[in-house]
Amino acid sequence: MPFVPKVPGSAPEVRVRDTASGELVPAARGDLVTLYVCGITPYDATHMGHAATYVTFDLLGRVLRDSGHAVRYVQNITDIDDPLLERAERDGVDWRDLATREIALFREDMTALAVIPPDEYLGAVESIPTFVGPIEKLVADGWAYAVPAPDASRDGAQDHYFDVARDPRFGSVSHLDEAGMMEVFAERGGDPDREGKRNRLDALLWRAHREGEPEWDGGSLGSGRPGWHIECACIALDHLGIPVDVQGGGTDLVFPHHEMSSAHGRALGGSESFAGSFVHQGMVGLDGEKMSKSKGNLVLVSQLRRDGVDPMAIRLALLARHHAHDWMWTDDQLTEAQQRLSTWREALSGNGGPVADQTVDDIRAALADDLDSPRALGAVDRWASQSLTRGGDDPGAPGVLGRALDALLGIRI
Ligand code: 5CA
Ligand code: ZN
Repeated sequence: MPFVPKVPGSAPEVRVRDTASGELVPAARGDLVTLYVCGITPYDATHMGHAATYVTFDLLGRVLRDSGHAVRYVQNITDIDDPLLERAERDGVDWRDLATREIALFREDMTALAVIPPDEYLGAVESIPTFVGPIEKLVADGWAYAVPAPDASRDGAQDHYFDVARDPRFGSVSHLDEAGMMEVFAERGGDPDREGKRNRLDALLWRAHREGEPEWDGGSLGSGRPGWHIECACIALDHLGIPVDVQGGGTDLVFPHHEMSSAHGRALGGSESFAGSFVHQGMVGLDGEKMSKSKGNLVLVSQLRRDGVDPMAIRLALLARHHAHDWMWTDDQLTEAQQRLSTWREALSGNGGPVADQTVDDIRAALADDLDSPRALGAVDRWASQSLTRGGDDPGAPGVLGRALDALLGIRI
């Protein structure tokens, strides 16, 4: 946890746009705010899309702390999954070594971007023993069923699936109809055509061991490995309790991931809802397409750092776009962020400047309004421009504003 300075004055209540209701809702529902953000699948390096997501939720944590809340932040790592195994196979490396290397690089990237680390950062692999009991419970309670797996390594082995038809609230996160769900299910890890499923959208909870794949003891489920959505449901349930206040991630996770993990979590936790709000980062793209590890159209944080780009300029480029919108990364945006950073640095390095109290209020008001970081940056631009053109006679102003930029925006001057 880096040192985060205190900012004088008081902050308004933070509201966020909840994907499930479509409404602007308070992010906090009590003094303590619990935040569960879906973490990386560590088979390739952090790109601008991931960075945008984690900077967005870092911003949320910062403004919540500034408004007097304690924040408990849990993030997972999907350190066992098909794409990780496939990449390891392709590159002829052990999947564990690949994951370890990419997790280390991710943490370096996050540190460079001044992202405050989560309180708990949990791998799926280390948590597998805590998934088995809940999946067995879902089976025992009739939420899940077994499907024979004739290609498994042992005779009579079975996969286990969640029965979405049992859940009257299924669809309450994404509000997609069945056709809309089917459109994205397969491309986002689902297996609609798997024989023996009751419903094509049913989600895998436990996969029986196949030759050549890693396996873990699954108790009465047999040896195998967990499905993806149940991991996040169990980790959130175990480490934060549900409902969590905010469930976060990119919009590519709305369906099926957050729909399914919510359904699993509700079935296990007996809770009406999985999260007070679902907050999603829009997709960052490159050359007209979503930036993704599988497509390989990536701008990497680590590559920019190796090229000598100031990580604060990368962070400013990300903050210049509102988190709720999709946008395309371009080199020009980085150039603009570098110019902005040097202007701010010049303005803040003077012996004084215009009184900054209103600017700090404007930053707070913008961020409290669904994390409107472009508006917050605009307020700083105005102060910097005034300071550089007309000066100002408040000797404390650069200090006050510099601390606010550090604490609220995570920008160190
Ligand atoms: N391990 C799962 C979540 S449990 C996962 O989606 N991993 S990931 O590595 O693919 O993505 C990590 C985070 O970055 C997720 O929250 C995802 O929604 C977000 N993300 C991925 N690609 C983009 C993108 N192009 N733009 C914005 N966010 C993205
Ligand atoms: Zn997740």
